[in-house]
Amino acid sequence: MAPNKTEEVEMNTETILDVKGMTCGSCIRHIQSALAPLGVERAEVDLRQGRVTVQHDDRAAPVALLIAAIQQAGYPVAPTK
Ligand SMILES: [Cu+2]
Repeated sequence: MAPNKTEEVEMNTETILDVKGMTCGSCIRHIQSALAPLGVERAEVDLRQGRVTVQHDDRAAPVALLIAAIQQAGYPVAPTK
């Protein structure tokens, strides 16, 4: 029995990524501006833990695209979940 899942826009998918090499405020801006073209509404960067928490639409901006965009900005990425 599948749960009754409505076909709404899934803008609130949350993905946590391990991102290496982020050290300062301009790194945060690099990450956020790399993700903005994918329609990402919110990307929280935790410099201490090396983590980026992204709110995104999983169909328009799947995790693989988020990772590619961050890597293109120059930061190695590993998904955490
Ligand atoms: Cu920096």
